[in-house]
Amino acid sequence: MNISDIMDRLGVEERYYTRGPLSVTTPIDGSELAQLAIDDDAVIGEKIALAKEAFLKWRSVPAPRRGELVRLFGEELRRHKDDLGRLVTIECGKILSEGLGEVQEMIDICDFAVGLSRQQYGLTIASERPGHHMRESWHPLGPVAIISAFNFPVAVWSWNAALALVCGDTCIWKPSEKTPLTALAVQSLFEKAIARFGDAPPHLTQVTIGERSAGEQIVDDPRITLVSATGSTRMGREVGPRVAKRFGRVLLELGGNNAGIITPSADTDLSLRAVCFSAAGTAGQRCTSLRRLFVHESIYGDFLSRLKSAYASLPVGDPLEDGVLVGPLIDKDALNRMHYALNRAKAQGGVITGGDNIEKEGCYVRPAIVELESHDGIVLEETFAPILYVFRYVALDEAIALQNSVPQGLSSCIFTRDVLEAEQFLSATGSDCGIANVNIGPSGAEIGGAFGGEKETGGGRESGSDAWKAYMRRQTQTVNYSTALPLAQGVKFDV
Ligand code: UN1
Repeated sequence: MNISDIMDRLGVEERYYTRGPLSVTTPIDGSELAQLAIDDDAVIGEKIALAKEAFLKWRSVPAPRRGELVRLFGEELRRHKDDLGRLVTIECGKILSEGLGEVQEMIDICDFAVGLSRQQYGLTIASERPGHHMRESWHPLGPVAIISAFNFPVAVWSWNAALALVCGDTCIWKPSEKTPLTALAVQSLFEKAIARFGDAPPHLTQVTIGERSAGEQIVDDPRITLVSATGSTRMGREVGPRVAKRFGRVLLELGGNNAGIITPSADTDLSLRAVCFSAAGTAGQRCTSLRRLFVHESIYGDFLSRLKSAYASLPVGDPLEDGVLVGPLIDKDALNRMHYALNRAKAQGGVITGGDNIEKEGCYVRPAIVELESHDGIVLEETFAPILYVFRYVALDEAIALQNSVPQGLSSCIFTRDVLEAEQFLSATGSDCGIANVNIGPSGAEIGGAFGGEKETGGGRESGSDAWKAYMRRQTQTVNYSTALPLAQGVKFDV
Protein backbone atom coordinates (compact mmCIF):
# COMPACT_ATOMS: atom_id res chain seq x y z
CA MET A 1 0.00 0.00 0.00
CA ASN A 2 1.45 3.35 -0.99
CA ILE A 3 1.12 6.15 1.54
CA SER A 4 3.42 8.72 -0.02
CA ASP A 5 0.60 10.97 -1.29
CA ILE A 6 -1.12 11.08 2.11
CA MET A 7 2.15 11.63 3.94
CA ASP A 8 3.04 14.37 1.49
CA ARG A 9 -0.24 16.19 2.08
CA LEU A 10 0.26 15.83 5.83
CA GLY A 11 3.72 17.37 5.44
CA VAL A 12 5.89 14.38 6.40
CA GLU A 13 8.99 14.14 4.23
CA GLU A 14 9.77 10.77 2.68
CA ARG A 15 13.21 10.50 4.30
CA TYR A 16 11.51 10.21 7.71
CA TYR A 17 9.69 7.02 6.86
CA THR A 18 11.71 5.24 4.21
CA ARG A 19 14.87 4.25 6.04
CA GLY A 20 15.51 2.51 9.33
CA PRO A 21 15.14 -0.78 11.16
CA LEU A 22 11.54 -0.40 12.33
CA SER A 23 9.23 -1.94 9.76
CA VAL A 24 5.67 -0.61 9.89
CA THR A 25 2.94 -2.74 8.33
CA THR A 26 -0.76 -2.26 7.74
CA PRO A 27 -3.16 -4.77 9.28
CA ILE A 28 -5.35 -4.36 6.18
CA ASP A 29 -3.23 -6.78 4.14
CA GLY A 30 -0.04 -7.17 6.18
CA SER A 31 2.07 -5.27 3.65
CA GLU A 32 4.90 -2.97 4.65
CA LEU A 33 4.12 0.74 4.75
CA ALA A 34 7.34 2.26 5.95
CA GLN A 35 10.72 1.84 7.60
CA LEU A 36 11.61 4.14 10.43
CA ALA A 37 14.74 5.10 12.31
CA ILE A 38 14.83 4.35 16.04
CA ASP A 39 16.13 6.84 18.60
CA ASP A 40 19.08 5.60 20.63
CA ASP A 41 19.63 6.47 24.31
CA ALA A 42 21.66 9.57 23.50
CA VAL A 43 18.98 10.98 21.20
CA ILE A 44 16.25 10.34 23.77
CA GLY A 45 18.36 12.04 26.45
CA GLU A 46 18.81 15.02 24.14
CA LYS A 47 15.04 15.18 23.48
CA ILE A 48 14.32 15.18 27.20
CA ALA A 49 16.82 18.03 27.68
CA LEU A 50 15.14 20.00 24.90
CA ALA A 51 11.70 19.38 26.43
CA LYS A 52 12.97 20.78 29.72
CA GLU A 53 14.51 23.80 28.04
CA ALA A 54 11.28 24.52 26.16
CA PHE A 55 9.28 24.15 29.37
CA LEU A 56 11.34 26.83 31.13
CA LYS A 57 10.16 29.30 28.47
CA TRP A 58 6.65 28.02 27.80
CA ARG A 59 5.58 28.17 31.45
CA SER A 60 5.86 31.97 31.36
CA VAL A 61 3.65 32.41 28.29
CA PRO A 62 0.15 33.47 29.48
CA ALA A 63 -2.27 30.54 29.44
CA PRO A 64 -4.75 32.13 26.98
CA ARG A 65 -1.88 32.69 24.57
CA ARG A 66 -0.92 29.03 24.98
CA GLY A 67 -4.53 28.28 24.14
CA GLU A 68 -4.12 30.15 20.86
CA LEU A 69 -1.51 27.60 19.76
CA VAL A 70 -3.91 24.75 20.50
CA ARG A 71 -6.64 26.61 18.59
CA LEU A 72 -4.37 26.83 15.55
CA PHE A 73 -3.52 23.14 15.89
CA GLY A 74 -7.25 22.35 15.94
CA GLU A 75 -7.57 24.25 12.66
CA GLU A 76 -4.82 22.13 11.09
CA LEU A 77 -6.63 19.01 12.25
CA ARG A 78 -9.89 20.23 10.70
CA ARG A 79 -8.11 20.97 7.45
CA HIS A 80 -6.37 17.57 7.33
CA LYS A 81 -9.09 15.44 8.92
CA ASP A 82 -9.66 13.27 5.83
CA ASP A 83 -6.00 12.41 5.30
CA LEU A 84 -5.19 11.85 8.95
CA GLY A 85 -8.35 9.79 9.49
CA ARG A 86 -7.46 7.63 6.50
CA LEU A 87 -3.92 7.17 7.77
CA VAL A 88 -5.31 6.06 11.15
CA THR A 89 -7.38 3.44 9.33
CA ILE A 90 -4.44 2.27 7.23
CA GLU A 91 -2.09 2.03 10.19
CA CYS A 92 -4.34 0.48 12.85
CA GLY A 93 -7.17 -1.07 10.85
CA LYS A 94 -10.25 0.59 12.37
CA ILE A 95 -13.00 1.40 9.87
CA LEU A 96 -12.82 4.76 8.12
CA SER A 97 -15.68 6.40 10.01
CA GLU A 98 -13.90 5.51 13.24
CA GLY A 99 -10.57 6.75 11.84
CA LEU A 100 -12.27 10.06 11.06
CA GLY A 101 -14.03 9.96 14.43
CA GLU A 102 -10.68 9.68 16.12
CA VAL A 103 -9.50 12.89 14.44
CA GLN A 104 -12.79 14.52 15.43
CA GLU A 105 -12.04 13.54 19.02
CA MET A 106 -8.71 15.39 18.67
CA ILE A 107 -10.50 18.47 17.34
CA ASP A 108 -12.99 18.32 20.21
CA ILE A 109 -10.29 18.15 22.89
CA CYS A 110 -8.47 21.07 21.24
CA ASP A 111 -11.67 23.14 21.51
CA PHE A 112 -12.05 22.07 25.13
CA ALA A 113 -8.43 22.99 25.89
CA VAL A 114 -8.78 26.42 24.26
CA GLY A 115 -11.64 27.18 26.67
CA LEU A 116 -9.63 25.75 29.54
CA SER A 117 -6.76 28.09 28.74
CA ARG A 118 -8.92 30.85 30.26
CA GLN A 119 -10.35 28.75 33.08
CA GLN A 120 -7.48 27.36 35.16
CA TYR A 121 -9.33 28.42 38.26
CA GLY A 122 -8.00 28.11 41.79
CA LEU A 123 -9.83 28.66 45.07
CA THR A 124 -9.69 31.52 47.51
CA ILE A 125 -9.79 30.22 51.06
CA ALA A 126 -10.92 31.91 54.29
CA SER A 127 -7.94 32.30 56.61
CA GLU A 128 -8.35 31.84 60.37
CA ARG A 129 -5.77 34.60 60.97
CA PRO A 130 -6.66 38.30 60.83
CA GLY A 131 -5.00 40.28 58.02
CA HIS A 132 -4.25 37.14 56.00
CA HIS A 133 -5.63 35.69 52.82
CA MET A 134 -5.19 32.27 51.33
CA ARG A 135 -5.55 31.00 47.83
CA GLU A 136 -4.70 28.09 45.61
CA SER A 137 -2.79 28.63 42.36
CA TRP A 138 -2.18 26.16 39.57
CA HIS A 139 1.24 26.31 37.96
CA PRO A 140 2.75 24.48 34.99
CA LEU A 141 4.27 21.14 35.96
CA GLY A 142 7.10 20.28 33.55
CA PRO A 143 7.81 17.94 30.63
CA VAL A 144 5.13 15.26 30.24
CA ALA A 145 5.80 11.88 28.60
CA ILE A 146 2.89 10.39 26.71
CA ILE A 147 3.08 6.67 25.99
CA SER A 148 0.23 5.70 23.70
CA ALA A 149 -1.24 2.46 22.37
CA PHE A 150 -1.96 1.30 18.82
CA ASN A 151 -5.75 1.27 19.14
CA PHE A 152 -6.23 5.01 19.56
CA PRO A 153 -2.96 6.06 17.98
CA VAL A 154 -3.66 9.81 17.92
CA ALA A 155 -6.76 10.70 19.99
CA VAL A 156 -5.36 9.60 23.34
CA TRP A 157 -2.15 11.58 22.70
CA SER A 158 -4.26 14.66 22.00
CA TRP A 159 -6.26 14.28 25.24
CA ASN A 160 -2.94 14.60 27.04
CA ALA A 161 -1.08 17.02 24.80
CA ALA A 162 -3.86 19.58 24.32
CA LEU A 163 -4.32 19.87 28.09
CA ALA A 164 -0.59 19.73 28.87
CA LEU A 165 0.15 22.53 26.39
CA VAL A 166 -2.46 24.96 27.73
CA CYS A 167 -1.28 24.08 31.25
CA GLY A 168 2.21 25.27 30.28
CA ASP A 169 3.88 21.87 29.96
CA THR A 170 5.88 20.35 27.12
CA CYS A 171 5.41 16.85 25.68
CA ILE A 172 7.47 13.89 24.57
CA TRP A 173 5.41 11.29 22.79
CA LYS A 174 6.34 7.65 22.52
CA PRO A 175 3.75 6.11 20.21
CA SER A 176 3.21 2.38 19.89
CA GLU A 177 5.82 0.76 17.59
CA LYS A 178 2.79 -0.50 15.65
CA THR A 179 1.51 2.99 14.83
CA PRO A 180 4.36 5.51 14.56
CA LEU A 181 3.32 6.98 11.19
CA THR A 182 0.24 8.73 12.52
CA ALA A 183 2.46 10.21 15.26
CA LEU A 184 4.85 11.63 12.66
CA ALA A 185 1.87 13.06 10.77
CA VAL A 186 0.41 14.68 13.90
CA GLN A 187 3.80 16.16 14.79
CA SER A 188 3.98 17.63 11.31
CA LEU A 189 0.51 19.21 11.67
CA PHE A 190 1.52 20.56 15.04
CA GLU A 191 4.57 22.18 13.46
CA LYS A 192 2.31 23.90 10.92
CA ALA A 193 0.40 25.40 13.84
CA ILE A 194 3.67 26.44 15.51
CA ALA A 195 4.77 28.21 12.33
CA ARG A 196 1.51 30.20 12.24
CA PHE A 197 1.72 30.96 15.97
CA GLY A 198 5.04 32.70 15.47
CA ASP A 199 6.97 32.89 18.71
CA ALA A 200 6.65 29.54 20.45
CA PRO A 201 9.85 28.08 21.91
CA PRO A 202 11.15 25.17 19.83
CA HIS A 203 10.51 21.54 20.89
CA LEU A 204 7.19 22.03 22.70
CA THR A 205 6.20 18.59 21.52
CA GLN A 206 8.49 15.87 20.22
CA VAL A 207 8.06 12.31 19.05
CA THR A 208 10.46 9.58 19.96
CA ILE A 209 10.33 6.33 18.04
CA GLY A 210 11.75 3.55 20.08
CA GLU A 211 11.20 0.19 21.61
CA ARG A 212 10.91 -0.95 25.18
CA SER A 213 14.23 0.53 26.31
CA ALA A 214 13.14 3.97 25.08
CA GLY A 215 10.08 3.71 27.29
CA GLU A 216 12.25 2.68 30.24
CA GLN A 217 14.58 5.63 29.76
CA ILE A 218 11.67 8.07 29.71
CA VAL A 219 10.04 6.47 32.72
CA ASP A 220 13.23 6.68 34.81
CA ASP A 221 14.29 10.24 33.92
CA PRO A 222 13.57 12.68 36.77
CA ARG A 223 13.18 15.57 34.31
CA ILE A 224 9.92 13.96 33.15
CA THR A 225 7.44 15.21 35.74
CA LEU A 226 4.43 13.19 34.59
CA VAL A 227 4.27 9.90 32.72
CA SER A 228 0.89 9.39 31.12
CA ALA A 229 0.74 5.82 29.87
CA THR A 230 -2.00 3.96 28.05
CA GLY A 231 -1.72 0.23 27.56
CA SER A 232 -1.95 -3.10 29.32
CA THR A 233 -2.13 -3.62 33.07
CA ARG A 234 1.15 -5.54 32.73
CA MET A 235 2.82 -2.43 31.33
CA GLY A 236 1.28 -0.24 34.06
CA ARG A 237 2.55 -2.56 36.75
CA GLU A 238 6.09 -1.82 35.57
CA VAL A 239 5.69 1.89 34.83
CA GLY A 240 3.81 2.81 38.04
CA PRO A 241 6.39 1.64 40.62
CA ARG A 242 9.36 2.85 38.55
CA VAL A 243 7.99 6.39 38.37
CA ALA A 244 6.91 6.25 42.02
CA LYS A 245 10.46 5.30 42.99
CA ARG A 246 11.65 8.72 41.87
CA PHE A 247 8.47 10.40 43.20
CA GLY A 248 7.34 11.32 39.70
CA ARG A 249 3.67 11.40 38.79
CA VAL A 250 1.82 8.85 36.70
CA LEU A 251 -1.48 8.87 34.91
CA LEU A 252 -2.38 5.32 33.99
CA GLU A 253 -5.03 4.14 31.54
CA LEU A 254 -4.73 0.36 31.62
CA GLY A 255 -6.86 -2.66 30.84
CA GLY A 256 -10.62 -2.78 30.99
CA ASN A 257 -13.04 -5.69 31.24
CA ASN A 258 -16.25 -3.82 30.58
CA ALA A 259 -19.68 -5.24 31.19
CA GLY A 260 -23.26 -4.55 30.22
CA ILE A 261 -26.53 -5.60 31.85
CA ILE A 262 -29.66 -6.16 29.76
CA THR A 263 -32.69 -5.93 32.03
CA PRO A 264 -36.24 -7.11 31.25
CA SER A 265 -37.44 -3.57 30.49
CA ALA A 266 -34.57 -2.78 28.08
CA ASP A 267 -35.37 -1.45 24.62
CA THR A 268 -34.29 -4.50 22.63
CA ASP A 269 -33.48 -2.83 19.31
CA LEU A 270 -31.46 -0.11 20.95
CA SER A 271 -29.54 -2.48 23.20
CA LEU A 272 -28.78 -4.87 20.34
CA ARG A 273 -27.23 -2.06 18.31
CA ALA A 274 -25.28 -0.83 21.33
CA VAL A 275 -23.96 -4.33 22.08
CA CYS A 276 -22.87 -4.89 18.46
CA PHE A 277 -21.07 -1.54 18.26
CA SER A 278 -19.30 -1.86 21.56
CA ALA A 279 -18.42 -5.59 21.45
CA ALA A 280 -17.70 -6.16 17.75
CA GLY A 281 -16.94 -2.59 16.63
CA THR A 282 -13.27 -1.59 16.37
CA ALA A 283 -12.80 -5.40 16.27
CA GLY A 284 -13.06 -5.38 20.06
CA GLN A 285 -9.85 -3.37 20.30
CA ARG A 286 -10.97 -0.46 22.48
CA CYS A 287 -10.09 -0.30 26.18
CA THR A 288 -13.78 0.38 26.54
CA SER A 289 -15.00 -2.52 24.35
CA LEU A 290 -17.85 -4.56 25.79
CA ARG A 291 -16.45 -7.91 26.91
CA ARG A 292 -19.08 -9.32 29.27
CA LEU A 293 -22.85 -9.25 29.01
CA PHE A 294 -25.41 -10.19 31.67
CA VAL A 295 -28.87 -10.84 30.23
CA HIS A 296 -31.95 -11.33 32.40
CA GLU A 297 -33.21 -14.92 32.19
CA SER A 298 -36.72 -13.82 31.13
CA ILE A 299 -35.44 -12.36 27.85
CA TYR A 300 -32.25 -14.39 27.42
CA GLY A 301 -33.39 -16.76 24.65
CA ASP A 302 -34.94 -14.09 22.45
CA PHE A 303 -32.11 -11.59 22.98
CA LEU A 304 -29.40 -14.14 22.22
CA SER A 305 -31.01 -15.38 19.05
CA ARG A 306 -31.35 -11.81 17.76
CA LEU A 307 -27.77 -11.02 18.80
CA LYS A 308 -26.46 -14.09 16.98
CA SER A 309 -28.23 -13.17 13.77
CA ALA A 310 -26.96 -9.58 14.02
CA TYR A 311 -23.44 -10.95 14.48
CA ALA A 312 -23.79 -13.30 11.54
CA SER A 313 -24.61 -10.38 9.26
CA LEU A 314 -21.79 -8.07 10.45
CA PRO A 315 -19.71 -7.10 7.42
CA VAL A 316 -16.08 -7.98 8.22
CA GLY A 317 -13.38 -6.84 5.81
CA ASP A 318 -11.24 -4.04 4.43
CA PRO A 319 -11.83 -1.09 6.78
CA LEU A 320 -11.40 1.39 3.93
CA GLU A 321 -14.38 -0.10 2.10
CA ASP A 322 -17.81 1.45 2.43
CA GLY A 323 -20.24 -0.62 4.47
CA VAL A 324 -17.63 -2.68 6.33
CA LEU A 325 -18.20 -2.51 10.08
CA VAL A 326 -15.44 -4.74 11.44
CA GLY A 327 -11.84 -4.41 10.28
CA PRO A 328 -8.85 -6.64 11.02
CA LEU A 329 -7.09 -7.31 14.29
CA ILE A 330 -3.81 -5.44 14.58
CA ASP A 331 -1.54 -8.45 13.97
CA LYS A 332 -1.02 -12.22 14.16
CA ASP A 333 -0.22 -12.09 17.87
CA ALA A 334 -3.63 -10.53 18.50
CA LEU A 335 -5.26 -13.25 16.45
CA ASN A 336 -3.40 -15.95 18.39
CA ARG A 337 -4.44 -14.40 21.69
CA MET A 338 -8.06 -14.39 20.55
CA HIS A 339 -7.93 -18.10 19.71
CA TYR A 340 -6.13 -18.85 22.96
CA ALA A 341 -8.94 -17.11 24.89
CA LEU A 342 -11.63 -18.93 22.92
CA ASN A 343 -9.95 -22.28 23.64
CA ARG A 344 -9.83 -21.53 27.32
CA ALA A 345 -13.46 -20.42 27.30
CA LYS A 346 -14.39 -23.67 25.58
CA ALA A 347 -12.51 -25.66 28.20
CA GLN A 348 -14.57 -23.81 30.83
CA GLY A 349 -17.76 -25.04 29.18
CA GLY A 350 -18.33 -22.05 26.90
CA VAL A 351 -20.53 -22.43 23.82
CA ILE A 352 -19.00 -20.41 21.01
CA THR A 353 -20.75 -18.79 18.05
CA GLY A 354 -18.43 -17.21 15.46
CA GLY A 355 -14.75 -16.56 16.13
CA ASP A 356 -13.52 -18.24 12.95
CA ASN A 357 -10.77 -16.75 10.80
CA ILE A 358 -11.75 -15.19 7.54
CA GLU A 359 -9.68 -16.33 4.57
CA LYS A 360 -8.04 -13.13 3.48
CA GLU A 361 -4.63 -11.42 3.66
CA GLY A 362 -4.39 -9.79 7.10
CA CYS A 363 -5.92 -10.81 10.42
CA TYR A 364 -9.65 -10.92 9.87
CA VAL A 365 -11.92 -12.79 12.19
CA ARG A 366 -15.64 -13.12 12.75
CA PRO A 367 -16.57 -11.63 16.15
CA ALA A 368 -17.41 -14.29 18.72
CA ILE A 369 -20.17 -14.77 21.26
CA VAL A 370 -19.39 -17.18 24.09
CA GLU A 371 -22.26 -18.36 26.30
CA LEU A 372 -20.98 -19.35 29.69
CA GLU A 373 -22.21 -20.38 33.11
CA SER A 374 -19.03 -19.92 35.12
CA HIS A 375 -17.86 -16.35 35.53
CA ASP A 376 -14.16 -17.01 36.13
CA GLY A 377 -10.90 -18.07 34.46
CA ILE A 378 -10.40 -16.37 31.10
CA VAL A 379 -13.46 -14.15 31.70
CA LEU A 380 -11.51 -12.24 34.34
CA GLU A 381 -8.80 -11.32 31.83
CA GLU A 382 -8.85 -8.66 29.14
CA THR A 383 -8.39 -10.12 25.66
CA PHE A 384 -8.05 -7.35 23.09
CA ALA A 385 -10.31 -8.98 20.51
CA PRO A 386 -14.00 -9.21 19.58
CA ILE A 387 -15.07 -11.82 22.13
CA LEU A 388 -18.27 -11.28 24.10
CA TYR A 389 -18.88 -13.55 27.11
CA VAL A 390 -22.59 -13.83 27.84
CA PHE A 391 -24.25 -14.88 31.11
CA ARG A 392 -27.80 -15.30 32.32
CA TYR A 393 -28.83 -13.51 35.52
CA VAL A 394 -31.86 -13.59 37.82
CA ALA A 395 -31.47 -10.71 40.32
CA LEU A 396 -29.93 -7.33 39.48
CA ASP A 397 -27.83 -7.36 42.67
CA GLU A 398 -26.22 -10.57 41.50
CA ALA A 399 -25.48 -9.13 38.02
CA ILE A 400 -23.91 -5.99 39.50
CA ALA A 401 -21.82 -8.05 41.91
CA LEU A 402 -20.51 -10.21 39.06
CA GLN A 403 -19.88 -7.17 36.91
CA ASN A 404 -17.73 -5.73 39.71
CA SER A 405 -15.96 -9.00 40.49
CA VAL A 406 -13.14 -8.55 37.94
CA PRO A 407 -9.78 -6.91 38.66
CA GLN A 408 -10.36 -4.11 36.12
CA GLY A 409 -12.71 -1.12 36.55
CA LEU A 410 -12.93 1.00 33.42
CA SER A 411 -16.42 1.12 31.92
CA SER A 412 -19.88 -0.35 32.42
CA CYS A 413 -23.48 0.02 31.30
CA ILE A 414 -27.06 -1.00 31.98
CA PHE A 415 -30.01 -1.13 29.59
CA THR A 416 -33.25 -0.44 31.40
CA ARG A 417 -36.33 1.76 31.36
CA ASP A 418 -36.81 1.28 35.09
CA VAL A 419 -35.55 4.34 36.94
CA LEU A 420 -34.96 2.36 40.13
CA GLU A 421 -32.62 -0.04 38.35
CA ALA A 422 -30.80 2.77 36.58
CA GLU A 423 -30.24 4.72 39.79
CA GLN A 424 -29.15 1.61 41.70
CA PHE A 425 -26.56 0.95 38.99
CA LEU A 426 -25.21 4.51 39.27
CA SER A 427 -25.24 4.61 43.08
CA ALA A 428 -22.40 3.99 45.54
CA THR A 429 -23.43 0.33 45.69
CA GLY A 430 -23.74 0.01 41.90
CA SER A 431 -21.03 -0.09 39.25
CA ASP A 432 -17.49 0.26 40.62
CA CYS A 433 -16.09 1.57 37.32
CA GLY A 434 -14.76 4.96 36.30
CA ILE A 435 -17.44 5.14 33.62
CA ALA A 436 -21.08 4.03 34.10
CA ASN A 437 -23.70 4.46 31.37
CA VAL A 438 -27.45 3.97 31.07
CA ASN A 439 -28.91 2.90 27.74
CA ILE A 440 -25.67 3.31 25.84
CA GLY A 441 -22.76 0.88 25.55
CA PRO A 442 -19.52 1.21 27.55
CA SER A 443 -17.45 2.58 24.66
CA GLY A 444 -17.43 5.73 22.57
CA ALA A 445 -17.13 8.30 25.35
CA GLU A 446 -17.16 12.03 24.60
CA ILE A 447 -14.16 14.16 25.59
CA GLY A 448 -16.09 16.37 28.04
CA GLY A 449 -16.08 13.83 30.87
CA ALA A 450 -13.05 12.57 32.76
CA PHE A 451 -11.94 9.30 31.14
CA GLY A 452 -10.38 6.48 33.11
CA GLY A 453 -11.04 3.71 35.56
CA GLU A 454 -10.47 2.15 38.93
CA LYS A 455 -8.60 -0.90 40.27
CA GLU A 456 -6.24 -2.47 37.72
CA THR A 457 -7.30 0.11 35.15
CA GLY A 458 -4.86 2.35 37.01
CA GLY A 459 -6.96 5.16 38.51
CA GLY A 460 -5.93 7.87 36.02
CA ARG A 461 -8.33 10.42 34.55
CA GLU A 462 -7.72 12.10 31.22
CA SER A 463 -9.58 14.38 28.86
CA GLY A 464 -12.49 16.45 30.24
CA SER A 465 -13.88 17.64 33.58
CA ASP A 466 -10.99 18.63 35.89
CA ALA A 467 -8.50 16.11 34.47
CA TRP A 468 -6.30 19.13 33.62
CA LYS A 469 -5.23 19.31 37.26
CA ALA A 470 -2.99 16.26 36.71
CA TYR A 471 -0.86 18.39 34.36
CA MET A 472 -0.27 21.21 36.85
CA ARG A 473 1.17 21.64 40.30
CA ARG A 474 -1.04 23.07 43.01
CA GLN A 475 0.33 25.74 45.26
CA THR A 476 -1.36 26.86 48.47
CA GLN A 477 -0.47 30.48 49.12
CA THR A 478 -0.93 32.49 52.33
CA VAL A 479 -0.32 36.23 52.35
CA ASN A 480 -0.09 38.32 55.52
CA TYR A 481 -1.11 41.90 54.74
CA SER A 482 -1.03 43.04 58.41
CA THR A 483 1.88 44.13 60.60
CA ALA A 484 1.25 41.42 63.22
CA LEU A 485 2.32 37.80 63.05
CA PRO A 486 -0.49 35.70 64.51
CA LEU A 487 0.25 31.97 64.30
CA ALA A 488 -2.27 29.40 63.18
CA GLN A 489 -3.96 27.13 65.74
CA GLY A 490 -3.36 29.86 68.40
CA VAL A 491 0.27 28.84 68.89
CA LYS A 492 2.31 31.36 70.91
CA PHE A 493 5.98 31.90 70.03
CA ASP A 494 6.97 35.37 71.28
CA VAL A 495 10.63 36.31 70.95
C1 UN1 B 1 -9.16 3.56 24.33
O1 UN1 B 1 -9.71 2.55 23.93
O2 UN1 B 1 -7.94 3.56 24.63
O3 UN1 B 1 -14.54 5.88 24.86
C2 UN1 B 1 -9.81 4.87 24.42
C3 UN1 B 1 -14.03 5.44 23.83
C4 UN1 B 1 -13.06 6.32 23.08
C5 UN1 B 1 -11.70 6.24 23.68
C6 UN1 B 1 -11.20 4.86 23.94
N1 UN1 B 1 -13.53 7.67 23.13
O4 UN1 B 1 -14.28 4.33 23.39
